[in-house]
Amino acid sequence: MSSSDSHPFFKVDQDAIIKKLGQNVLLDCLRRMYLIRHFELRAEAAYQQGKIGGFFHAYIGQEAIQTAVVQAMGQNNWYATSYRCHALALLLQATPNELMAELFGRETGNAKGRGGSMHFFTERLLGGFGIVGGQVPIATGAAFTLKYNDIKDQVSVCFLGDGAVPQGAFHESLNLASLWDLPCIYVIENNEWGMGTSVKKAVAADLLAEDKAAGYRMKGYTLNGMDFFNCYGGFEFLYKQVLETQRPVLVEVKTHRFKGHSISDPGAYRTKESLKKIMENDPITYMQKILMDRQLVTEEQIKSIDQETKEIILQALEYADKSPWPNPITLGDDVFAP
Ligand SMILES: Cc1ncc(C[n+]2csc(CCOP(=O)(O)OP(=O)(O)O)c2C)c(N)n1
Repeated sequence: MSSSDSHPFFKVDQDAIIKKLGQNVLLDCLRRMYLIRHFELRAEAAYQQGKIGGFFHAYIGQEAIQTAVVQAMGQNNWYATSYRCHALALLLQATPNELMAELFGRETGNAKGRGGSMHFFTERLLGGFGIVGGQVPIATGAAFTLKYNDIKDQVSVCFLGDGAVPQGAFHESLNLASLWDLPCIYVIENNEWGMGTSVKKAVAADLLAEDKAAGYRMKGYTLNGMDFFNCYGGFEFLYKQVLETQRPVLVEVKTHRFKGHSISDPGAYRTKESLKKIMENDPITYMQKILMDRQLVTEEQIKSIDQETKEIILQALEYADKSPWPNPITLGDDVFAP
């Protein structure tokens, strides 16, 4: 056991968060988590049927993190993430229809069928990036733009995996962000694995946030990614702090992915038993339990959220399946390189 395993999470007041957000907003957050889960599960099934090709990385197990971030900070910031980008696009206003059509490679897709699973974008999502750590300099640049244009009510939020921490781009970006006082929140979603490599074998630090941040004169925080309330409370606090100080911060959010690295990964590096144990700690089940204990949601309501979000995704599948393929003559459109 390393000191990281016993390190306490950032303290939040769950009662106060529940009171502040209220029943409607909390149910809306739960609904978004269900929508993400159904999107991923149904798209995986479509992939297995040969309707989707290329890479495919599911966000299942990590839903509480980005749902809480967007709820705590709002849409009006710059966001960037890795190839594991389906959830963030859904949270930042992309429709399930356009995203599913993108996975199907259709003209009606989010990137006209050119990008596929790893490259979703929206007006505020600068993209999903396939190069590990590739989004870190981009998000840093977005934070620089905010500073350059004297915009003080927005931040840049950069999600990255634990596997991106040893990347040179991470080091250069955080160094510059600190030197130049850039309003950037770097969020390491530590799901313990970079493909099949354990983070413990890849990163020479126990605490990915606190230990690394110290080297850049930044503050570091550790949050519990399986707990929506811990993430919401932590990110609400950090958002205010970064707006006030105009200084970057580094956050580690401890989480688990319930699926393989990508759809083609059988996950032979972890045992069935360990995965079963991990999945007992489902962020959706946990949030439901807390809401049910406080009589903020009934079994019936949960069933109806489940059904309603599943329907939306089934319709998205139908939409994608019926959408036209891009016309090959348009292949050079939107290509700007000479
Ligand atoms: C620069 C670079 N090196 C290697 C790869 C191959 N690769 C793709 S994903 C991945 C693991 C990244 O893991 P992590 O950052 O922890 O993110 P997660 O998949 O767990 O969300 C690697 C090594 C790549 N895409 N880019």
